[in-house]
Amino acid sequence: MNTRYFTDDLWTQFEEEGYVIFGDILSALDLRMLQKRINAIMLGEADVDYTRMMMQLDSTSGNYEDAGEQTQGHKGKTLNYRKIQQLEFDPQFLRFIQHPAFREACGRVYGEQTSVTVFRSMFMNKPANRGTFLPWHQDRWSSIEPDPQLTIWTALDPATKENGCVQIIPGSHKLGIINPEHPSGFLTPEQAAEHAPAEKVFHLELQPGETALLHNHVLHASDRNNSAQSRRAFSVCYMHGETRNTKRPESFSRVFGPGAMNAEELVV
Ligand SMILES: O=C(O)CCC(=O)C(=O)O
Repeated sequence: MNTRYFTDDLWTQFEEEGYVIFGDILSALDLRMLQKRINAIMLGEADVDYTRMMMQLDSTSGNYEDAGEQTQGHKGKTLNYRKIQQLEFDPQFLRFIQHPAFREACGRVYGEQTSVTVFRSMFMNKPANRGTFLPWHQDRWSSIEPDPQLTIWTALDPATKENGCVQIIPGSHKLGIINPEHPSGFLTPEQAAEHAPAEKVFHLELQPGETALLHNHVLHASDRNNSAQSRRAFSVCYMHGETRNTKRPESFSRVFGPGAMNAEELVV
């Protein structure tokens, strides 16, 4: 296999620990472009099809249950969004999703010749001095088969303990599905206390433009933002091209392989 980006050592860390920090992936210019683009999308100023994008406003309480409704369409001119999905329909984000390093990572996970779709390509935001606590969970959805294995998380701002960086439990992807009862992989408080005690937590602190690969089953969570620095990030879950929703018809955007999306065709 062509391993231009991932040495065997890096890959062994991903397999053993369930995560690996790949480091700088975005040039300063590309980073600036994505930062500006996501702000323009939030402010309703981007020439994108908002009816395709799932958008959710941040909570004001910091509680997960209080975050806004996740529905398609713009929800007001504000930087206080928590989540925006379907960013593969934006040409600038799609170009980034299709970075050759990510192609290589998908090849390692799913096989070099396998086509790849995305379950979600999402902006995750913790606005300055706000943000919503995200409880411990595994990125596993009971209606999606087979389970996706790879999420690639890129910092668009510094991600620090203070502003709510992702926290993980290294190696926890080997525990299997901890709460199969929950449709989207969230742990009960008792399971979180057992599997994610403070002494096992690793804070995934990253510089803007740095990327980390996460195994979908690695336990992760993130806190509120207790700082004046926003914590913008872009997270993409890559799946085997044959992955299906077993409960309802759903088509997933193909990003690698025959018939993959093409950013040039999205430019309006
Ligand atoms: O960005 C975060 O705080 C968490 C993101 C997450 O859960 C994910 O990317 O799967």
